[in-house]
Amino acid sequence: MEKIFISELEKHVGQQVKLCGWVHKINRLGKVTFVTLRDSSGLVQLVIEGDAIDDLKLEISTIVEGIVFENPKAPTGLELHEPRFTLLGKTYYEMLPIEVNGYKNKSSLEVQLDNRSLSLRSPKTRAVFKVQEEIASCFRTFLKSRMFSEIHTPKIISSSTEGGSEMFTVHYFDKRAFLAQSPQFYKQMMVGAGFERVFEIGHAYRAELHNTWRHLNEYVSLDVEMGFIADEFELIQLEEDFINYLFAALNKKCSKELELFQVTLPSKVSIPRIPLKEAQEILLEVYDKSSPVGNIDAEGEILLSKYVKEKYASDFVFLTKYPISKRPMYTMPDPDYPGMTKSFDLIYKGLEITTGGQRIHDYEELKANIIKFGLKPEDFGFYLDSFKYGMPPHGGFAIGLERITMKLLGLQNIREATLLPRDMKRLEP
Ligand code: AMO
Repeated sequence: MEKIFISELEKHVGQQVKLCGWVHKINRLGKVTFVTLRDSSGLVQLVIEGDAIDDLKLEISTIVEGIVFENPKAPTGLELHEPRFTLLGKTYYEMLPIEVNGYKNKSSLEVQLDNRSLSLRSPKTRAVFKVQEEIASCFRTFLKSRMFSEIHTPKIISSSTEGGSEMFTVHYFDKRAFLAQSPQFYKQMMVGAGFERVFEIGHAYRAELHNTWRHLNEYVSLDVEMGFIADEFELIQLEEDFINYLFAALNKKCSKELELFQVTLPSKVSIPRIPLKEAQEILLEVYDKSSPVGNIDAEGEILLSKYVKEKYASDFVFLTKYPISKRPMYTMPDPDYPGMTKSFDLIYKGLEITTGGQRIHDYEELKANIIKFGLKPEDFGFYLDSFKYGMPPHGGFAIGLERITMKLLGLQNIREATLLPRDMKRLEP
């Protein structure tokens, strides 16, 4: 008999079926034992009349064959009768280190992360990654529908892309190399190389000394780069269109998962756009909150989101026109706003999830800017060279996958939205 998934059971009422999964719950009630079987697609109740087999332990993996019955009293409306077990993967424990079958996983996040192969067995924990998978998948399908090509660029690189010293060094034979902070240079190069529009879903590495609820040292970056743009507002519009596409798809494909987290997503978002300077003034006037020069801090992001929610009923806000001194050397200055750039951030429910902007595309201008930033053009040889052969105006942005997942589902810590987080303390599992 061919194995089916639990989610396919309703098509097989009255039939013999074969399921594979893990023993999620065992409930002995006199002469009847109710066992819940779990597979990657869901849960189903198995009804054992008479003696249950002794070896049945929580989390053992097994094949189960039985007959499908409808029963409105069963948790999912279906159950399997006369189940025959073929036990597969034995268990080796006295007591499970964490509870898998409780509605809420009661262990601390640290304990859950230490026991990741077990904590991910909880359907609610795994639901986070179903949503995350859908976000990445929507990013891909949305951009492909807009003529973007998917690229894969090296993560072992020779120089910093974002500036600063937040780089992990790697011994690369007899050379010193780094783990990429972002695919920034390569995505720009590929626009110039003739792809015109590119995107990448890949890891990015930041050796930041931040052990917070919103920082990881390794995260997944959803990167976009687009050639022949008029200005940064084309990018802002592209991202807003993506968010709308994403929400529609999640409402359709992940309704069960969203319900588990009591999340409702609006069917249409229209995102306000506020210049940074104006946002700083709002924070000062409304909340008596001063901001660091040329930026807003974490508390400011939260307060501004509160303001935008009340005033515009939006969970998102684009901040535009960041100063030159606060953006990397590749950012296009804005001639209409002296000292400012054609760049933006997207804040979602109090957290920056995106940075983007138009880039300098003229070779001489970029070279001069590198020098202005106190850097050496010769350190950016291959990158700069690619600007000698007709680089079109272009720009892009990057969304942190874990950050958008976290905010979308209302999670408290970015590690909850990371399969196997890497932070200052955690290199395992
Ligand atoms: P930036 O450095 O702002 O921009 O990063 C873009 C987005 O990546 C996410 N992110 C992080 N997520 C978790 N942990 C971290 N330590 C972390 N650092 C960044 C955030 C952030 O908004 N090259 C530019 C993008 C561009 O202009 O195209 C860049 O990397 O969600």
